[in-house]
Amino acid sequence: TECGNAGSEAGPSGRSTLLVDKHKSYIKSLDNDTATLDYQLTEHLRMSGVYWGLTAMDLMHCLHEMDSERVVKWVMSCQHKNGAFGGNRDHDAHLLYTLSAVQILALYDKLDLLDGKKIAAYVVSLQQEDGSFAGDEFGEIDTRFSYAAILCLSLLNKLHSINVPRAVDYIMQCQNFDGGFGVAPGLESHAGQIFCCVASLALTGSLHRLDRDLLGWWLAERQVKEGGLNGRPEKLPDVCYSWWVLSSLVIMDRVHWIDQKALQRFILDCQDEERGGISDRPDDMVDVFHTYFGVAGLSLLGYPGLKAIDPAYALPIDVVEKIVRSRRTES
Ligand code: GRG
Ligand code: ZN
Repeated sequence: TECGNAGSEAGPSGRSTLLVDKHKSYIKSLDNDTATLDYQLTEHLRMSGVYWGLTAMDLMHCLHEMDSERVVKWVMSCQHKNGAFGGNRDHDAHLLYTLSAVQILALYDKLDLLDGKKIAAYVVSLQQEDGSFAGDEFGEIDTRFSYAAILCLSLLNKLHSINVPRAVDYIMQCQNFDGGFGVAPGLESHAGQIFCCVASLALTGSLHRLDRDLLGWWLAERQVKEGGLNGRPEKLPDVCYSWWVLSSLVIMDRVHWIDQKALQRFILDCQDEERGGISDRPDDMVDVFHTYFGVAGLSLLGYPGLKAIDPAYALPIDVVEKIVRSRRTES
């Protein structure tokens, strides 16, 4: 497919169609405009920012326009001796940035640069007795880290280095009476954590442990009258929930429970028509996080001209398939 203005269903306003060229130049500008406040404020999580930007580019068929050699070199320069990655050069290692680094290398088909055993040992060292995961040596526990551990090892074909049954049991302990999941047992259901738990169950072949109708109903209730989705009852809609909520619905085969056209309109409405990029809500400031989740959400909705994204791996499906295929020929 061509890299250009995908799926232009030319409507009356510029916002009725995905402005691929604008978003491309916005994402490219992030790399050059290093003097901006935005760049400074996100220095500590650059690894995830780069994953968001590059995955959005790949979904728009434009990854080849980025300097892969430079990116891969920079990623590897953020690796610590124990195999884990920091959010930037000389920053502390963390499971979330290790996942982003592995995802970036997956995008570039460069997973062979990694010592899978070493990274697996790092992830194993973060698993607790109860099956949960700490994000780093400081020990904070969060279902986000369960997902990061499980996805990271799935990409490296090392999932069974950890205690998977215990990891799954712990996730199920975080489920609430409303069907949703929180940060830890007993904590309020939040769509971001729900995504982490549902995707973890998918990656470990444990979806049968979910009541899809109960959770699907809670998730479908997240759609507000403007068409967008919120992350909890009574909250404002936000483009990033087009990923957290929608991918969970796709995994559970309940996406038809929301008004997909209305959600698509909401996401397109959050585009900055001049500078490019997508914001959390119409007319807010854009950022790379919401740009990625907007494009990823549109991909899940089958928006024309975009690559399809895998809802559990959070990577283009062709990237995931290539990794899985190369495994079969390996052994
Ligand atoms: C590879 C896709 C991928 C993710 C990696 C980082 C991570 C794993 C998952 C994060 C999941 C999460 C908790 C997302 C929610 C982020 C968010 C918008 C939090 C805001 O919460 P509030 O309560 O805002 O401040 P609301 O929307 O409730 O008002
Ligand atoms: Zn958001």
